[in-house]
Amino acid sequence: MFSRRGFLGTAALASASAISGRVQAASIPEAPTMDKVVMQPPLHPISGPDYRPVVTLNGWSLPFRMNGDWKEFHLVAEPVVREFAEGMKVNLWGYNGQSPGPTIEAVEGDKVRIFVTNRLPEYTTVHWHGMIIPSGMDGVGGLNQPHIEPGKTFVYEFEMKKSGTFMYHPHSDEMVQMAMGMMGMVVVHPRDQSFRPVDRDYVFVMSTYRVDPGTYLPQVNEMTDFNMWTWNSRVFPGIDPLPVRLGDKVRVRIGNLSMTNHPIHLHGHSFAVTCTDGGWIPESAQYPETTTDVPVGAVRVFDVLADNPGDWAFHCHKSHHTMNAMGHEVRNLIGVSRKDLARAVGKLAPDGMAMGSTGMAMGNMEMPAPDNTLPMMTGTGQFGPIEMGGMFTVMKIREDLARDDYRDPGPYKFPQGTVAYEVTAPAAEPARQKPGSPPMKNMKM
Ligand SMILES: [Cu+2]
Repeated sequence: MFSRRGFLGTAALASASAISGRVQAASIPEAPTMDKVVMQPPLHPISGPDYRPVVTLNGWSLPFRMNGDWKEFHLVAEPVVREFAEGMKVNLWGYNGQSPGPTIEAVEGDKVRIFVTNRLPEYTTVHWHGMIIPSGMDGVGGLNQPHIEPGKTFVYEFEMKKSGTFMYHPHSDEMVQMAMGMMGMVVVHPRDQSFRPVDRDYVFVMSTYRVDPGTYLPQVNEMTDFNMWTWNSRVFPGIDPLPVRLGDKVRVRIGNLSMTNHPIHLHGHSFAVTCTDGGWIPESAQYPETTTDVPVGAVRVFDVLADNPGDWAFHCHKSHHTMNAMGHEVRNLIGVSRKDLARAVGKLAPDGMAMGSTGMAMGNMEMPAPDNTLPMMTGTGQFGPIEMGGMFTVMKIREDLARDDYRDPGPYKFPQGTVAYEVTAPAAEPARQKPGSPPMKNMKM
């Protein structure tokens, strides 16, 4: 083992000398671009200490180059078109062809140089949320640096002082730029590979948009009434599943740059929150949960042992966050006779339908919709409609997955006799006890 103090001392000296020799325009690295909306394979490190790379739901990690002992990345802030799910594309702002931007991965102790080129129609900056860096690198426009004008390139240089999960986003016309989708995640791997290793490591950031049906641009002044609840600017059924090998230790890193909290729930397991954007939680302070609330402007990371095979729902527990665009003026008509209802509203709204009336579960609705929007509740599983939208996907735990296989394994093959079933000879009416009558046979009171 190296001496930690000695190592940091050397790094600090090297960094001081390198920063004094400022980079020139000619040495700006190429900016990679992504044109796909599906999860890209993990990006294994090309140099330096080894680590198990993360995979980003519906996203990718930004390739880097080594320049001396600096790890160099190049972000390009620019307008992008993001498909939220099949049938809906939205004009957003993002980085390197996508919104959110690529995940930036590095190792504790790395010296990184992150070039940021602005191809937006207005100025921007990048703030490194949760990272311990010099004040002049913190990216608050006006406070820590001049804003980056359109067409200009700035460079951020700092050392990755601690491992963990962080975020990046503009601190420049922030309300507009975040409402337009400008954000991404930063994962700093521990230098010591034996520190809490996992077999699979997923990451995504949550953001919300108000995109009115039939339009293509988010309403950037919306503060509360969003209708698109996204993980990495995707909604169900457009969010990648999380394929997992039975017995794997799985880490899921979740950032929240939306304007509200999201209680994130995994079925079939209990997990422990092991890390926040503030750092690793000591084992003695961890406790079991099945839902963890991710506050606004925060990161929650949980580790779970995937020891229960199957298809497990993984979603935000606010029911309107697992829906796509909906009208909020819908009344609760459960119990109202559909015949009366039809008579009352039929002439006014020929396509109107009532929630909760016979045969009208929301997932079965086929309402005519304007262009460029998504059904409120949708998706089909092997047994029928799933009736979800927004922040919902599936963790697929399988015995026969290869170690580094991240392909969708398809629907779970349930072992015979393990699925909830209909009894073959149901009574027309279940036997009930009458109020005040003596206890029924076989029943203890
Ligand atoms: Cu939510």
